[in-house]
Amino acid sequence: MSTLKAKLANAIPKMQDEIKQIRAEHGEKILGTCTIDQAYGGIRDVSCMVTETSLLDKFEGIRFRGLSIPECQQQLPHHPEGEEPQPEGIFWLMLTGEVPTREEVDGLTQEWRERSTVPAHVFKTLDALPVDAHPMMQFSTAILALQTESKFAAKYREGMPKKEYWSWAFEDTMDLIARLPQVAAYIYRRTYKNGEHIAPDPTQDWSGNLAHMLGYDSREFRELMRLYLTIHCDHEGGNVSAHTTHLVGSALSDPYLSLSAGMNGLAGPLHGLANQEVLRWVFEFREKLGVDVPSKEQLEAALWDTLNGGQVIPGYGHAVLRKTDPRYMAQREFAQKHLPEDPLFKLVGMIFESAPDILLKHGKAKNPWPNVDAHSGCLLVHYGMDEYDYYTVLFGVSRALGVLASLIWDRALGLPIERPKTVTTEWIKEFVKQA
Ligand code: HAX
Repeated sequence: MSTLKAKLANAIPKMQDEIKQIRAEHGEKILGTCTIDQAYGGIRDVSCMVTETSLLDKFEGIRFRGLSIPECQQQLPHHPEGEEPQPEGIFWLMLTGEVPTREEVDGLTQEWRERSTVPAHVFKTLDALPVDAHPMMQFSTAILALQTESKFAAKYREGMPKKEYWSWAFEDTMDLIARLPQVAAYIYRRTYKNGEHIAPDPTQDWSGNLAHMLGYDSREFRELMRLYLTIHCDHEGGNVSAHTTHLVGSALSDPYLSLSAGMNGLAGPLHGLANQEVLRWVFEFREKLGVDVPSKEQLEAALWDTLNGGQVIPGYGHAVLRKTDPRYMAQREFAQKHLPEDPLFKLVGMIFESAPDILLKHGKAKNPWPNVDAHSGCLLVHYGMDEYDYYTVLFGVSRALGVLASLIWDRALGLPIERPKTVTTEWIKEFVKQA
């Protein structure tokens, strides 16, 4: 058994006992209530689910097992060549609640390397799709095609007992995460680089190997990938990609089926696809004006045009956050350090100065501040990756870490099939008459 799995096997019974006790002593206490507005309004602020891997505070932002993003940057092991945390470390942290050692991170890199072989039929499935199919559709399809490898599904068919669920969810998760870089790179190279694929580099860590197979071999790009794949991994359990993965998994659909479903949610423009929309918005507007860095007046006019056209300003606003997303700030700091003179970074900074005031004047968005997606594209463009339709795939590779870590815990804690109650408007009309 790998060290990580052994640690989990140790932690799970303790957690099961704790939850049993909490439910026995406090199971009747009310955690959240739901008003009629909330039932129609996307269930905002209703506390009704448990996710162990991370917790979001609307003013402070995300904490992974108690650690903020700056704390993760400080405390998680860095690759010897750089300063950014390795995603292997945050996966370990999310699963176990402990900051791993350098050796534990290296062990995980090695284990993912050993599990990384992608079966040939997955590439054939991708090759059967039109080359201009959206990369997120290709990504979700490839994850589904990988499902033939599910050990969880095979064991279920053999009649595995419930206490083994987490163990096979763990095996599928490890295999799946190990294979995602190759799948993601294959999609990029077939879509944008004439199908000229690059073989994995077994000397690289998980992020470095992804960077290499994408075709970006600089130290700085590898560092960007480490940061990017760490900070996009999880945002507690209620966001669309996490909630979908959890919901589908609750039917005991295996991790491949569950993650593919989650990725379809991430592919929506109000969620992960916003990172491509930010760049599309910026590129279209720059092309229209014929300048790299517009004036403040030109920028503000474009922001108002978007709002007056009934569209959203991509990368701004959030369903939970009520301040600038710390994931945005982490990327801004990376840019200030590595690409302070980049014209697109300057433009992203100008949008940061103007958009919040304009959104406040517009008077609709509850949160006028930038989210994670407002910044990621400009970093990728700086290193030459300007194919913005692809960006959500990178987000998805990272998001797999968090939602799959949660899925293992879902199975370990024996969470049942999810089935909230719904009512009709007729029912609500009767209800308000009597209330
Ligand atoms: N631009 C213009 N209008 C906005 C807006 C924005 N950036 N953000 C919110 N609004 C509008 C909403 O569309 C809504 O309008 P209606 O009343 O006409 O329906 C109103 O303000 C109230 O919305 P809200 O309560 O502030 O926001 P929601 O919780 O409903 O939605 C969203 C949160 C993130 C979906 C929203 O802010 C948005 O559409 N932002 C732009 C897209 C985006 O950046 N998405 C990525 C979010 C982060 C993420 O998940 N990353 O993966």
